[in-house]
Amino acid sequence: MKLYGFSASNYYNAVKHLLLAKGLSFEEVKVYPNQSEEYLKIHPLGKVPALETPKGIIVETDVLMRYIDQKGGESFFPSDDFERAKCEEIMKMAEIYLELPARRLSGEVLLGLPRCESAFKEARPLMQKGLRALDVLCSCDPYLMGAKMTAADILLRYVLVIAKMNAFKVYDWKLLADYPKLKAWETKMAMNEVSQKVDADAKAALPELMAHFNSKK
Ligand SMILES: N[C@@H](CCC(=O)N[C@@H](CS)C(=O)NCC(=O)O)C(=O)O
Repeated sequence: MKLYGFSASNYYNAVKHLLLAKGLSFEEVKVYPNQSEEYLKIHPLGKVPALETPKGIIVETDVLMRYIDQKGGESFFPSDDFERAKCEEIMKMAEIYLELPARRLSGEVLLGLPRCESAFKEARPLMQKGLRALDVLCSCDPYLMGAKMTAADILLRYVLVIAKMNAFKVYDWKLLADYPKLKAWETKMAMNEVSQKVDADAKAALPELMAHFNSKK
């Protein structure tokens, strides 16, 4: 399998984390989001990540995670149907109600664009609601769903990378300060061997990403 994207992308890293955790072999193909005719054949929206499989290409992070999970190795989705739905519920909540409002601040944070006043006004209350919902749904004892790490732990970890950075840079808001349960879980996840590998790759990829952004200004 080939994973298209770049190591500082949080969506890419959620998929990469799962591939590494499952011990599956894959090739990383570095590409930044773009609208070239060539790349639109890989990802119809020009986003990352995309996964090339023997049967063709798949996009959308949560879909990739479900696909990859079925490819052997330890499973990161619960086998019980109800528990599996609860895991997917956390994943969906994390993306829709935390990641997406937080991303509205990324123009200002990552690209240095002038503040978008509607995003500034609207993102924080939405993120608060999303975070509160996740806090209710997740046991964090020690993982989000209890004893075993699931795909929800992996996805939320990388959602928080953007949410925390944007909250701090735009609002001077320490996102998890009022959520000690999630904070302790986050610290535990950061100690995981795969997290450390993904984070090290992300850190190493940052200078090139910043140069890429600057070249677009
Ligand atoms: N819903 C998509 C979102 C992927 C996404 O937004 N990726 C970012 C990089 S972290 C991207 O490609 N942004 C460029 C763009 O939106 O055009 C997924 O789950 O994979």
